[in-house]
Amino acid sequence: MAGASIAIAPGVAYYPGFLDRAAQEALREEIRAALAEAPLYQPRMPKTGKPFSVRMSNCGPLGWVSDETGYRYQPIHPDTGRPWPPIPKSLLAAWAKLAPGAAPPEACLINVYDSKARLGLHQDRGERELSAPIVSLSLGDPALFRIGGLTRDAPTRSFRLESGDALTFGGPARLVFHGVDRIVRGGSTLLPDGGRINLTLRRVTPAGA
Ligand code: MD3
Ligand code: FE
Repeated sequence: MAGASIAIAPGVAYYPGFLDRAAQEALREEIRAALAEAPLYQPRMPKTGKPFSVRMSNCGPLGWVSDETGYRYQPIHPDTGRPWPPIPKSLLAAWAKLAPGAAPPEACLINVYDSKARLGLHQDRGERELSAPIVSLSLGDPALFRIGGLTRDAPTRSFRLESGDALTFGGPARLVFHGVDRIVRGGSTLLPDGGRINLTLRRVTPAGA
């Protein structure tokens, strides 16, 4: 059990305040340590090479990267060539609560937003394992998050994700279009320089394969 959840669409569960302030602060420090080992890099759009406004890093055996040649999961950091650091135990515990029964996550994508960063509407379909959910945790300034349907032109709704909130996307929601329209500057005191961190835990490969 993982506390109260609100069903916002089939396959989506929303857990406002999943992490209390102390847990958010502890996680902030774990992410700070991971980023010291695996510094933020600037992903680029496949084909065009246009830089994302969101900077990224990863922890776990696999990390998500994107550049001119495409997007993919790989075991090493694109700039340092070193393996990604391990997924912190607190995140593995969150996965166990929020995705009970799923095989362990292999990637934790760390998205870092400054007040001007955004993430266009997209699907996450680079994982070979689509039966496991994706678990998202937010830290820092609020985000206006947009969620649509299974086609880019389906109607969308937007809502605000706050520091400490968790979301899971599974089953019929696993391939929905989604994005981040805007960060609410000054909306949280968790990160000393402001901005927002989003962590997504992902199972990439089929279990036992
Ligand atoms: C719905 N991240 O990393 S988290 C991403 O806030 C991403 O940084 C956003 O979209 C962020 O790919 C949104 C919520 C989220 C994450 C993954 C999903 C929603 C999802 C995958 C499938 C469906
Ligand atoms: Fe996504």
